Amino acid sequence: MRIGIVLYPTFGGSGVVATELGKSLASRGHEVHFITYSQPVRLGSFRENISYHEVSVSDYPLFEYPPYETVLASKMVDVVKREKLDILHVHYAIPHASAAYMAKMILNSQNIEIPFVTTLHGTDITLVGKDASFEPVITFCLNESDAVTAVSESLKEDTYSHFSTTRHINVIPNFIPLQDDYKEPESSIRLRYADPEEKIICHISNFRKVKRVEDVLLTFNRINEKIPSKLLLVGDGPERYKLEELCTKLKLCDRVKFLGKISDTLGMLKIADLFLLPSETESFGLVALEAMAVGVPVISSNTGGLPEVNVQGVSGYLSDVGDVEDMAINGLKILGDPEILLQFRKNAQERAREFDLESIVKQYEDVYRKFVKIS
Ligand code: GMT
Repeated sequence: MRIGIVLYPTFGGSGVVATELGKSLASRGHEVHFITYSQPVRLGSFRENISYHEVSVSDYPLFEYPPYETVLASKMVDVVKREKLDILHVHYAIPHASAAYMAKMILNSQNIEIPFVTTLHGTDITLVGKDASFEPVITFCLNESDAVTAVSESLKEDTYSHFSTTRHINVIPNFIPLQDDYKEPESSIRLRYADPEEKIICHISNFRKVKRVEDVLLTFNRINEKIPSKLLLVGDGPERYKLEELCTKLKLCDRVKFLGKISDTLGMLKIADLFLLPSETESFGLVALEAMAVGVPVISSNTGGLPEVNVQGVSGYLSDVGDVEDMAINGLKILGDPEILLQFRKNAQERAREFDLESIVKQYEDVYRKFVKIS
């Protein structure tokens, strides 16, 4: 099949999922065309069967808001015609689904049929999408997409409760390539961040309000009082300065390292003993799955799709949003005993294997095959 994938190219979960999906489809023999405004972070070097089409919006003084959606729709029309695409798959509803609808209608007027699949990732429904300024467009696009998928049952339910749509939503969870069995990381790498007797706790996010990064620090502070640890913070975003201030207030500056944006998150996770994800809402929590895949247990909130990924008492623990006391108690339960930690590491990896890339990519192929006749 010739598949056009429209995505955000950044570090965000939806972009990561879309890029990894495209790479996997390409390795399975499909021709994949990424359409977005800059090269996707996870795309890496040149690969067979993959092309990247850049959407660039010209700067004109009249435009207070550059019309990205219009240029994107035109680009989709162009790529569908030039590359003879069979299907478009747009990740994140805003504005990708409405641009895809526009492209479809334009092509339709030229007697070219192009189905489009919309994958909902979370904030496009739970935070931004349900805002009155987007809602009518999102509802319309959900109804007009040839297929809609969501990354968790929880997101599917949220979609039905926030939007007046009855259309079928196919749940296809996020995925991760199978990883080698957990083995102790090279001590030289660990030693760059922590002394041998210290534990390494990690959090990765875009540091937006929804991630509750202050809870990461408050939980870490409680754990660190009992078990000396280091906290590695990967990512960047609007809450970072507040967090730096809190670090100073709690006198934790020498225990917390802000590492900024890193594209090889798995490499970083491999040296961690525990992962914290106390989000206000999380449609899936891809980063928790990434941690589990390399044998890192997860302490998370019990919100949104997280209980569909992290299993209580098995791959980690889940607490109510904001309950940093409970999160710390759970973290200490895991870190306090090497045998328990090892068991949780194994369990976490075992659980992550249920989200194996190979089997989940086939579910997307099945969706495409409903609209594309060729193999
Ligand atoms: O985590 C974010 O805020 C980024 C956001 C995105 O759309 O890039 O992530 C969402 O999509 C991910 C991939 O499907 C999910 O794993 C995240 O849970 C979801 N984030 C939220 O729901 C807050």
